[in-house]
Amino acid sequence: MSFQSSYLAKVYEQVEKRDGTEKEFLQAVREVLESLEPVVAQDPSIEKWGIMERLVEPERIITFRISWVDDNGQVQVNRGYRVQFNSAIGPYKGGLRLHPSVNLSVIKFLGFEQTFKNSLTGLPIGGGKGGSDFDPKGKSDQEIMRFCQSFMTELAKHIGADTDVPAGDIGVGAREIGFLYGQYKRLRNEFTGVLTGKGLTYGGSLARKQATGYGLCYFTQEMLSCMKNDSFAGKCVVVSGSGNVAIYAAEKATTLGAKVVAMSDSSGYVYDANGINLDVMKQIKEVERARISEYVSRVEGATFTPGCKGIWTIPCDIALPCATQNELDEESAKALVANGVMAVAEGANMPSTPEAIAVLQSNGVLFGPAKAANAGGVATSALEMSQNSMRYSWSFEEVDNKLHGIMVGIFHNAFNAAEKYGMAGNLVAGANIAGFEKVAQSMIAQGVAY
Ligand code: NDP
Ligand code: 2IT
Repeated sequence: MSFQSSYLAKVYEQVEKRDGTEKEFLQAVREVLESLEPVVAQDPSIEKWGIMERLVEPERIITFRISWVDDNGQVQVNRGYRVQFNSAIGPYKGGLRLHPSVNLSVIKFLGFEQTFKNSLTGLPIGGGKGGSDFDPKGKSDQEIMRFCQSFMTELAKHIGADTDVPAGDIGVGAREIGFLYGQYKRLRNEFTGVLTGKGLTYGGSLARKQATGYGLCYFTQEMLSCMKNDSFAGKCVVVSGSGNVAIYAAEKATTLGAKVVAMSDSSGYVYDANGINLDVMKQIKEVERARISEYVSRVEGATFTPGCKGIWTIPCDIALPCATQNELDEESAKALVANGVMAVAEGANMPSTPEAIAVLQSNGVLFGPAKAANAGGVATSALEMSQNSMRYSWSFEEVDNKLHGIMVGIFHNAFNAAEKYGMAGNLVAGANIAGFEKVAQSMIAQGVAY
């Protein structure tokens, strides 16, 4: 699709020229620019103030070497990134990803998305993302620690509780945040909320671990209720992934009365017609850090199928992709539609390809886009920052209630924005527009500094 607005066409062309090799980044930018057509058509100040040109260019990109010593005494070198994308509405905020597929395109697409997602939460956080091509799989705790210490030795120069506050993402959970936090504290001699997702004994927030998955279900529940007068009760659900987001999405969906019949990791998926036993899944994934195929040796009747994509051929009412970008393609979307799926909500960042989204939307499937549906994690991170600033902590119920209110609010903001601009029911457009408005207004108010 080409752009109707010559301004948007020019901005996109410039991104293609500068960053043409960054596939994931281009994909994320294109979707947002397409959604903003009616906004740009109505509001000349966006072009006048160069808002789009500025939004697609990160304020700062930091790339650095991470050297560390493995258990054999061998020196290893990885590449580290922190992309400080946009600070119009608050300190840069966003996770760190450790995965061999990490490159600048991946971190830039995540940082770009994060800017709009964080705005949607209604809380004062800007957009950023970071990570490394380090592969945590098969590494000992000591190796993970040495890597994290080396990573933080450079990262510490660029972050701070009021500057940039990283958190977890793929490959970064409580263990890694602990090692990173310890090194930051040692370097700076200060105890502040510079990272979120911290352990509960040293400044972490109750419900942060559960927040992205729970939030995804709160969003989906509101979408089902308002757009189809329906709920999770009695529904068959497929969740891809078996990491932090997937496990707590499955847990909340189950609590809300659904049956989760399948989950996956990068090696394949398990199917359990009786509903996934989450105690077993947590033991395998959170405690043992083992492969998901283990599940079938512990739960009778469950099956394992190698390969990730097949999970979308399992008949379900609700699909929650919670693994990684572009995991749900056009063919998978068609399979879901053929099996009668009624809703898809994204726990991962950009898990559905543009072609898949088109198939789902044109077939009347409710579609909750990542930057709205998975914003519960970062929203709760912002609540962790508030608690750290107050040197106080809220109960699980207090945090969970706030999270619920935030997710319901995000759904309605996205829903209303879509309606206002003549795209009723299109939550992709609605989320992009609603996230954009606050950032754009703040950039205009602050002048052309960045
Ligand atoms: P985890 O590392 O806890 O889990 C990641 C899961 O996805 C694992 O099951 C992993 O399988 C699978 N996975 C990762 N990469 C691939 C791949 N290339 N192909 C197939 N499967 C893959 O990460 P999270 O649960 O935290 O993150 C999952 C998604 O949710 C990501 O897109 C992340 O950006 C997003 N997200 C996370 C938030 C958070 O708070 N943690 C907040 C908002 C979004 P394996 O173990 O085999 O690698
Ligand atoms: O993609 C995301 O929103 C996250 N990985 C969470 C970021 C955060 O700062 O909690």
